[in-house]
Amino acid sequence: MTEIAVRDALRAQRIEVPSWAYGNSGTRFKVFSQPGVPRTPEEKIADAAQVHAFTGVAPIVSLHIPWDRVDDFAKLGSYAAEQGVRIGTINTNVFQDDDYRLGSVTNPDPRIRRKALGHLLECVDIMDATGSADLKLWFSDGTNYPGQDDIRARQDRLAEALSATYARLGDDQRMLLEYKFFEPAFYMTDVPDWGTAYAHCIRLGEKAQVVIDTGHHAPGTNIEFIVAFLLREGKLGAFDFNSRFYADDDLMVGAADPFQLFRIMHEIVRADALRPDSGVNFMLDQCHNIEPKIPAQIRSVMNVQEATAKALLVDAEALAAAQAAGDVLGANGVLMDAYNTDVRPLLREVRADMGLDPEPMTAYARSGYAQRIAAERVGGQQAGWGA
Ligand code: AOS
Ligand code: ZN
Ligand code: ZN
Repeated sequence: MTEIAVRDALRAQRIEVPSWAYGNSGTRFKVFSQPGVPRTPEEKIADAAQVHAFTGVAPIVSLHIPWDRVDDFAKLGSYAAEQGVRIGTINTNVFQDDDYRLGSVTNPDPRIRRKALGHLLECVDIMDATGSADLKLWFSDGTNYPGQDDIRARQDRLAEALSATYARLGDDQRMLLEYKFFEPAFYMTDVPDWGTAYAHCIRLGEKAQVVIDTGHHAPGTNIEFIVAFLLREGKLGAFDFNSRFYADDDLMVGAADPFQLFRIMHEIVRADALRPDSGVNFMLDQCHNIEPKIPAQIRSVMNVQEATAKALLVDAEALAAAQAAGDVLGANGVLMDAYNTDVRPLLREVRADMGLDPEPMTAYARSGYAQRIAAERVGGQQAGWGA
């Protein structure tokens, strides 16, 4: 790839940020309060707009319903536009009601299944109002004990709810199905892996695609293989980027394992799936329990950019030649050369070309925004967990 093409690709890259990253969060042990956190969906959008203002590549904000419920979603969309961003994916929530103790769409009780489906359909109504193209489905459904419920019947119930939701989608809308191997269910999860998500999506049709949350795999899983496979099948709809040391830690992407992030981005570049019109949505799904939230989002966007720049610098011809020649060490060397390149000077130049400060972290710190929101906002909202 020519140097100009690398720079163009970096400028054109788009990363979607989650509204919930700006609220207070924590673990089941403690939710920590931070000064200046948003009290309303509008304030979350305003904070997200700061991330875009300093990085230039994060103009889309993902909402979570009901955490971001407002009376007038069209108005919220206009507010986002005034801030320089737009509303993206609508994330559903069928995991926080007492009713969902035994599951949502897979619950043995048909009344609760109807309630959960009603929420999913309502979220498509919200997409109509916001102009969102993607509905993200993550189900906490599963069981804690062998024999607790019928594994196969739960798959039938899941398929039923998915097809009813699919039928409600408009022509330009998609359904993105996220998998997770455990938690909150500890014995069996109804959508535990990419294979299960993929099989349901295949049955549903073209508008159903798989979401890879990078924190949702057993340790040691080769995530880039899943990326390559789903891309080849045209079934990779989105990422939820974050990083993990142990379970679903939701730490900053690229913090725990920047090499893994590079390997993922290499498969993306290899499949020419970086372009915003490729159909792959690059989202962050993170919680900043102890670190300040807006800078953490800025840092995360920069981490994705750095991994992307390295992936773009892979000498594809040299790699293909080494692979074809069976040159194991040569091929690995081509990849490692790209990974070991310091791309920060390149990204500083790209930012300067975009009219941005080359150093987003310090530019944000200097802006005084953090001090302003700390003074103006009292009684910030929890992101939604651990209430
Ligand atoms: C849950 O573990 C999933 O990662 C979800 O994508 C997401 O974190 C959740 O919907 C936000 O609460
Ligand atoms: Zn996720
Ligand atoms: Zn998760």
